[in-house]
Amino acid sequence: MKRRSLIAIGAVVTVGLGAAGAGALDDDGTPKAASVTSTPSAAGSLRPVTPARPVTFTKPAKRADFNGDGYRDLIDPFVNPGQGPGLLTVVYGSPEGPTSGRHQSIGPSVPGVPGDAQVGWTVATADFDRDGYADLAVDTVTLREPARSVPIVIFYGSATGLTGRSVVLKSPVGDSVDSMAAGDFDGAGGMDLVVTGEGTSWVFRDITTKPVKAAKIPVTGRTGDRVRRRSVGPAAHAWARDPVVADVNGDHRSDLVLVVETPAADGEEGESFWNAELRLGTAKGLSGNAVGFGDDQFSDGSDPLAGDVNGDGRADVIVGGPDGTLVTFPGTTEGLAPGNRIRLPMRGEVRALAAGDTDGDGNADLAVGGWNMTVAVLPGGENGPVPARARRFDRTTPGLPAAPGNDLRNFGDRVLLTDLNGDQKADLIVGATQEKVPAQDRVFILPGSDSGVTVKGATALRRADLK
Ligand SMILES: [Ca+2]
Ligand SMILES: [Ca+2]
Ligand SMILES: [Ca+2]
Ligand SMILES: [Ca+2]
Repeated sequence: MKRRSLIAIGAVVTVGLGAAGAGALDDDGTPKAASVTSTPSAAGSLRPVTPARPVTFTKPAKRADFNGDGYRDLIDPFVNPGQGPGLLTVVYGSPEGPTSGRHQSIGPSVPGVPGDAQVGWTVATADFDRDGYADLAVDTVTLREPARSVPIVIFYGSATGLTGRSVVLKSPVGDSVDSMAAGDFDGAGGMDLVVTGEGTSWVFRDITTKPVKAAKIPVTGRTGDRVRRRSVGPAAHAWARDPVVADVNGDHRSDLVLVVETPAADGEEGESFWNAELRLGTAKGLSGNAVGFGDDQFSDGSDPLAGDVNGDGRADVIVGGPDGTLVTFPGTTEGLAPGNRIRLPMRGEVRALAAGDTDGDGNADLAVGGWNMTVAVLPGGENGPVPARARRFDRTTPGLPAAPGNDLRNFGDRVLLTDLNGDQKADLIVGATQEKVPAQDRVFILPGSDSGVTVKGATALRRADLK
C-alpha cells in the first residue's frame, strides 16, 4: 500500500498523459487516428505486419482534451483519496496553460457505484466513445474496512468538459487497482483499457459506451535458467504491474509492456527477479505471445514509461535505474532492442519520470525528478536522451513562482510533460507536495519553447486554489 501514491502518479504521468512520440504517433504513443490502418494477421505473430485497409475517424480527440478545445487538460495532480473528499479535479488547458479559474471536480456519485465510494488512485484517458472529446477512466474504492475496489467508471468528455455521462465497468481486481492504461491493440479504432491489481492484469476490449467484460492477460514470468533453478517455476507466482501502452514497433497498433516480478522460491525471504514482458498488438488484439526483456533492469521502485526519445516514430520504453541511471529500450520493427544505460546528471534513484517533446524537434525529451529536489530535462536525440545537454531546475531556480518561506522539500516528487497551452511543445509540470499542510501542495508549470523548457512564463497552482 505504501507505494500506491507513487504508482498512481506514475499512472497519471507516464501513461495517462505523458508518453510522447513523433512521426506517425500521437504524442501519447498511440497512432494518429486519421491515418490508422490495419490488416488481418495471425494472433500471436511477432512479425511486423503490412498496413492495409485504412480506417478513419471522423473527429479524433487529443488525449486528455476533455472539452475538445484543442488544449490538453491537466488531471488533478493531487489525487490523494482518504485525505479529502475523494474528488478528482481537472484543470482545463488554455493559451495561458491551466489556470485555477478553469477547473472542475468530479466524484463517483453515479448509479452502480456505492455511495461511500471515492475516486481511486489511478486514471487513464482515451476517446472511448470516439466523439472527439477525450474521456477519463478512474477506479473507485470504498474505504470502509476492508477497503476494496469497486467499479471502474469512465466519464465522457463533452464541449463543456467531463459530464455525469458515464459507463460503469466491473472491476476485475478484488482489492485494489494499482494501474490503468488505454490503447488500441488491434488498431481498428476501438479503445481498450488495461487494468492491473494484485499482480494480475486484465484488458477491457473495445469499450465504447457499454460495459464490457475484462479478459485476463496471462503473465509468463521470467523463464531464464536462474528462475528454473531457483524458483517454483516460471509463471507460478509471477506478479505483473505498471502497464505501459504504446506502439513500440510502429505498426499503428498499441503494444503492452508489463513489469513482472517472479519470486525465488528457495532464495532469501522476499527475494525476487524482475523483468518486463512485451506483448505486441495484432489484428486480433493483444498477442498471446509475451517476450521477456530487461532482466534485472526493472525493480520494485521503477515505474517505466514510453516516449519516442530517438525520434524514429516508434515508442521507446524507459525505466529508472539505481545510482542516478536510467535505461532506454529502443522500439524496433520487431519489438524492443536491448536496453542502453544512461547516467543522469544527478545522484540517487529516479523518483519521477516523464516523456514529452518540449522543443518540438520530434524527439521526446525526458524529465527526471530526483530525491535531491532537482528536476533534470534531458533532450532526446538521434541516439536517445542526451544527459550532457540536460537543463536542471530546483526550488531555488530564479524565475520560479515560489512563495518565500514555502516548504518545497518535495519539489520534483512528480513530473509530467504534456502540452497544456496548445503550442505543440510539451510543458513541464513539477509537483511539490507538503507533508504537513496538504492545502499548500502545488504544481509548477514551466512552458516548453523552441529551446526547451523555460522558467519564462512559469506559473503555479496550489491545491487550495482548486477547491
Ligand atoms: Ca481542453
Ligand atoms: Ca469521448
Ligand atoms: Ca505496435
Ligand atoms: Ca523510438
